[in-house]
Amino acid sequence: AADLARVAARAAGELLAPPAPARLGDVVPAPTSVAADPAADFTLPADAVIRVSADAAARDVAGQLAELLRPATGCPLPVTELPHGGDGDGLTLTLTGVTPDAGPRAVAAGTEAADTAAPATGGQARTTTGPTADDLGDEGYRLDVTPASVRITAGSAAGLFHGVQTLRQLLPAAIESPTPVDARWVVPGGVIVDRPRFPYRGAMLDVARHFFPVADVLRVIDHLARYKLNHLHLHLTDDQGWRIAVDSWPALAPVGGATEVGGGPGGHYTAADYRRIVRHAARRHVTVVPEIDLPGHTNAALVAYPELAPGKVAPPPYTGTEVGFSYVDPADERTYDFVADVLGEVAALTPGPWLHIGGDEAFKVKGAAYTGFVERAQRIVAATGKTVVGWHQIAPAAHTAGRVLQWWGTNGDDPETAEAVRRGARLILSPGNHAYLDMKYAPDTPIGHDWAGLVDVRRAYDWDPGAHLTGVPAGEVLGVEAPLWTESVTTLAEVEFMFFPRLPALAELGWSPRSTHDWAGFRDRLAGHGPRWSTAGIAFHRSPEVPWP
Ligand code: TNX
Repeated sequence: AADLARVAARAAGELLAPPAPARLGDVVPAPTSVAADPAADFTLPADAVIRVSADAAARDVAGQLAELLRPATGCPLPVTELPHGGDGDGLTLTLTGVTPDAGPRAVAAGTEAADTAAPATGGQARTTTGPTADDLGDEGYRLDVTPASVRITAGSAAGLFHGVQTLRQLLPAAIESPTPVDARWVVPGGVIVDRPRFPYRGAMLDVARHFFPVADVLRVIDHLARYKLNHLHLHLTDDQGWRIAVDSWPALAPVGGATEVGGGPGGHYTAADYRRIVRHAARRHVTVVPEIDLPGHTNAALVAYPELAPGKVAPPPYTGTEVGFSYVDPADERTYDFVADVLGEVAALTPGPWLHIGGDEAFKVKGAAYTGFVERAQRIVAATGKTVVGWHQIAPAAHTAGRVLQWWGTNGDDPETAEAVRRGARLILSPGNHAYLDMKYAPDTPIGHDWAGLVDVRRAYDWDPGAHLTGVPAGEVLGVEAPLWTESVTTLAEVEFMFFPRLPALAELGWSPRSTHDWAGFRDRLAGHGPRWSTAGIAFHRSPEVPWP
């Protein structure tokens, strides 16, 4: 922690010579619409307050905005609730001076309600008309920046939260400093109206190949939230480790979790640990998607419970990086007790709608034995009340209501997956040659794989999730996800090195309308994030394609 503070302090010092101020459009992912008004910049006054609709979830977002702004600005930033019903349509959050004319130019206060709440009124309510809360959808927001206030409007707390992430990016990079910085906190004037292209925008962390403690996972969630990603897929089990405590099969975690790639001590999450992760994510409007990989990738489970193994013989613990050799016995009824017990407990711990059953690389369970297993597992998931997700290898299994396939191929001609979509499946796209964050950036990248090719920032960015798979219309695409497999990734700093700067590219594909897609523009916007990451102590790869300041 001391190290991190030192790095951050140094970076903050460098920032005293401030980089060019942000422009309203300098946001990643690119907003749906941006109307800059250079005459309407907002400067944060020392006495700024945050006013928010009387709604518990909105109030929590306001609290998080205050927590984001206090360390660097040193401002107290009290949060007050607007009177009930004071704001009519949807939720609002307003950052403003104590008096409406605290800005450099005396103009109207941000909202009528703010006028009422403020000691001195006299301005009129802003007249800009815009989309209603309905137009903004489940996650959209509208940001109005005037000299008097910054106002975020949304139909949901998630929308307010995404608006806060945009506001954060519009402040100088020094806002990321954990300690006070002497700066002018200017937000560029104008209006942003923004909502996502796809409802599912995620990243996956493989905590099975190497275990990552709760604190690391919480920080990864924070990284997702910055870029408006709303799902964290946790790959909780694999040959090298079982990472979630299961009461009904108590040896899984302590025995199956005691190993990892390379022979380290491994580890696992208790139910309380997992709940902490879920809660931290929920506050950031991120849904946790737990994966129990079946029927292959199960060596760690077999070490703990040899009765599940074909032949009932315990295999030795596995700490290498081969795939496809292990499986739970699909011909033994005990296997389905195991699947139902484990999925039942994980479902009960998980508030989100998804349960991921893996299904990849079960090379030794073929044909009808494989599809039969998957179909039973799908029914077990349905009985828990969750919606099943699986890697696209489960495509040949019968359709079940709502099922989602996660496609990780490298060639967009995949008739089996397209056929499953025709039978009703929806898709999450994770093409290995664009979205896999465990691929090396370049031949000399010190960690990572290259089986799907090298994935530099441009490759991560230059594809269209709406038109990637032959025969799959954009409407069947639920969204995108960037998986990080961790055979060679052992620390949080290495996770960050593989995430940044590619994760924001994937985030933009998931959020931004296709009409904004433009490599040159993206590269320039992304460059401005380097100083933000440095200031926040985030390790990142200085990709040579990006013009870092
Ligand atoms: C394939 S992608 C796997 C993982 C490996 C990964 C390495 C997928 C569903 N399975 O087991 O970790 O390649 O890139």
